[in-house]
Parts: sequence; C-alpha cells; structure tokens
Amino acid sequence: MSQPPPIVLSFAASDSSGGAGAQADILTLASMGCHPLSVITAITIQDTAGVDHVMALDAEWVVDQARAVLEDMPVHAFKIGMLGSVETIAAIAEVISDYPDIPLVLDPVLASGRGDELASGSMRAAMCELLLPQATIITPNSLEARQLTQGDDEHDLQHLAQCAARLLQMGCKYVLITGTHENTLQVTNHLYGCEGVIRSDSWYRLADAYHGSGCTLASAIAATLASGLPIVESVYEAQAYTWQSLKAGFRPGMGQYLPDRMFWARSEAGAVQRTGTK
Ligand code: PXL
Repeated sequence: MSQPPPIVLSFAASDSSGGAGAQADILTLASMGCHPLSVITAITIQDTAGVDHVMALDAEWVVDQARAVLEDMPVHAFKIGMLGSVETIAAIAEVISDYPDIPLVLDPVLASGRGDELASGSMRAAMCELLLPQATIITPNSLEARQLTQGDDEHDLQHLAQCAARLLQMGCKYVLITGTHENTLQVTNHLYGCEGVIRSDSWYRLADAYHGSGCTLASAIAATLASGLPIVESVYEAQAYTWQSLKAGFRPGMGQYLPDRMFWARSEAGAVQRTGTK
C-alpha cells in the first residue's frame, strides 16, 4: 500500500469565490498530495472583485473544530490565514501551544487584494504577540511586513531586511517576504533567518492581479514541510508550485484572476487520457 498523505490543518476563513482562504488552502494542500483539515475561523461574502462582509465565528466554535480533529488524527503541519477576531487569535494560540513540535506557517492576512481590511489594529497586535512567536515561518508580502513592524520605535523600518529582522526578534524562526508589490522587473522573494538572508528567488513577473496567491504560497510551504522537506527547499518548492498555478491562472468572473492550483490535472502530461467511452 502507498504511504498515507501527510495531514495539514488549515485555520482560515471561508471565501465564497473559491479564490482565497480555506478553499484556496484545501485545493493547494490536496494538489500537493496532503490531506487538508479545515478549521473555519470566519465566513466571508465575496466574489472575485472583493470582500463585501465578514462574520467571525465564536472562538469556542473555532477551538472545538480544532480540538476534535487534533484529538483524532496526527497533524504534520499547521497553516494559519485569516482569523476573524482577537478572541479567535487568543484561542488558536492556546490550542497550538499544546503542539510545539508541529511546524506552523503563519500568513499574516491584513487586507484583500482590493484593499478591504481583514484584520483590525488590535487583531494585528494580537497576531504579533500570540501567534508570531510560535511560527516556524511567517509569509508577509512587503506591504504586510512594513505594516507589522512600523511605528514602534524611532528607526526607519521601511527597508525589508530591517522588517525581517524585527519580525525575527518578535519570535518567529523564519520570514519569507514576497516582492509582488515592489517596483521591480521580476518578483523577488527573500527568505530570512537569524543569520540574515538565506535565499532569494526571482520569478518572471506575470501581468495580471491574482486573488489567493498568498494563501497558495503559505499552504504550499505547509504541504512541503509536512512532507518532511527542510525549510530552504520547502520555500523553493512552494514558490515554484505557486508560480505555476499563477501562470495557469484563469478569470472565472468579472474581477481578479484566480490561481489554478490543479494546473497539472489539465496539462497534457497530467490530464487523464481518455481512451474511449462506453
Ligand atoms: O488573500 C488573503 C485572504 C485570505 N482569506 C480570505 C480572504 C483573503 C483575501 O481576500 O478573503 C478569506
């Protein structure tokens, strides 16, 4: 019998467009050969153009979903995305503190691609205080990295290396800052550890704006860590997977493009070869 799939627990909000959030995590994790466990933190009403409403679930419901599956199955990695409320952040922090050996990928979701706020100032503070110190890796884009580190001392923290150093000081082990929002020809992503930059990868800049690219990247890191890859390779493999899913992206509605996380299932090599119908 083949090996059972690694199990990854995603804490995320439902995205009715299927582009980001829990749906993005489930698609990515399944596409990368993992079994996704899904703890819903909030429900959004949204389409491919943006988020209209958010309803956070009671923290108790979030905890009960997590405890039920954690007591039943071995989990090989955690991935945390959009959180819904300060109470939920505190509750999740307490749950995961019981599992210090499970790698944790934290995607600090602050806003949608359209700019809709998805985390208040107090949620941002709670995330930094309670979740960041437990994270194996945090995956902000450059805007989020600046927002998470700004304003708490006299230094100019605009420089991304300084942002990374500050995030590492706050207690996570690694920081991957993505460069989509920087004014550069290619998109360059930097992985930082306590010794400074560990790897930098540049990718051909695709023309379109995608919804759910950050969730895809963070879930892909969780999938590769769950499969046992060391962090440096995990981050590369996850970027390569994400870039391919963006390149295969499609525009199902009137707003943004969505990554196709199942690109391989429709490629010539990966597609099921039909040999005839009965
Ligand atoms: O891409 C960040 C994100 C995460 N989770 C949910 C979202 C978004 C962005 O819109 O809606 C549910």
